[in-house]
Amino acid sequence: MTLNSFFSLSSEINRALQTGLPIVALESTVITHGLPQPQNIQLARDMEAAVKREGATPATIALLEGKIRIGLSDEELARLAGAKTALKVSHRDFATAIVKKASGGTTVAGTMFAANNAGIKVFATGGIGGVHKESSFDISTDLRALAETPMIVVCAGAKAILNLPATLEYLETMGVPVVGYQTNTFPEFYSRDGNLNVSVRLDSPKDVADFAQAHWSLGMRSAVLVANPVPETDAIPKSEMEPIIARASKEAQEKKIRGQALTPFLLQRISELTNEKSMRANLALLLNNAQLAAQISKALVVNQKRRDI
Ligand code: PSU
Ligand code: MN
Repeated sequence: MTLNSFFSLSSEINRALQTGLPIVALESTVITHGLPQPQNIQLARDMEAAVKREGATPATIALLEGKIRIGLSDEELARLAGAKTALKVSHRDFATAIVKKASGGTTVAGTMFAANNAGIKVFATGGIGGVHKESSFDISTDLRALAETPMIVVCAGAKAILNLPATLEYLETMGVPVVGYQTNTFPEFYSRDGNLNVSVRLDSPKDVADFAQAHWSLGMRSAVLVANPVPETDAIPKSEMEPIIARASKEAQEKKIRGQALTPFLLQRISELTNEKSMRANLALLLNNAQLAAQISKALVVNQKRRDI
């Protein structure tokens, strides 16, 4: 698919695309559903600033009044963060938002769909969705999008609220490389001390760019998932998180919270149970991922130029 009238790109993003500047896509479900106010708008601004500081252009993606917007102004970002009834937009929800002229935050899957159509290759999020613990049939569309979309997705692993071994098995089945960034083990969102394996360890932005180009040059169409551990200063040991996650998960089951509402419920409940320590880890890893994604987007552009010579 090419960009049609449902899409609208900011002039800054248009210019960056035309001149081949490094661009980093940023998701917006974390703004509309993943974080409370006012931390959400602060985080959205800080992520954009982190990308700019590295010399890349941020492209926050969202639905605004039924348009798929790529690159938001600060006023639009604030409007989205303050919206009372924003949709959570994954693949199946785009048409809903369009016909209802609604606004919403795009999930990892939704952001990948929009960014890929615009020709953006690098994307930063917090943690991808995956197979839920509460029901093994609740599998995030994020996993399907990762299987089908040739982009580099920088995350801090999958959210620890998930069944992580099952999530990694699914990614293996779908042929999605899981890169440990400066780590041999898969980071577990809030924690660095997990013991699941990644498929390859890479240690620099250039190595990630080279890896992705080799992957796609072979004709592979999947994403390259880059798992970047939460910064040490904000990491929470797994042993501390496990009982809290178990309690939040039990409450979700008792309250019969399912579908799109499950992930936001768990993130918020865990934040309450940790006196916001988990939210601070979440904010730190999001910024860390924006920074690394910007570095990788620059390395990709450098490689591209070298090939064009
Ligand atoms: N990362 C975060 N916070 C979030 C998310 C990611 O730090 O809220 C969002 C992403 O948009 C991801 C979504 O796609 O959670 C997963 O939702 P679900 O499990 O319903 O697919
Ligand atoms: Mn789900």
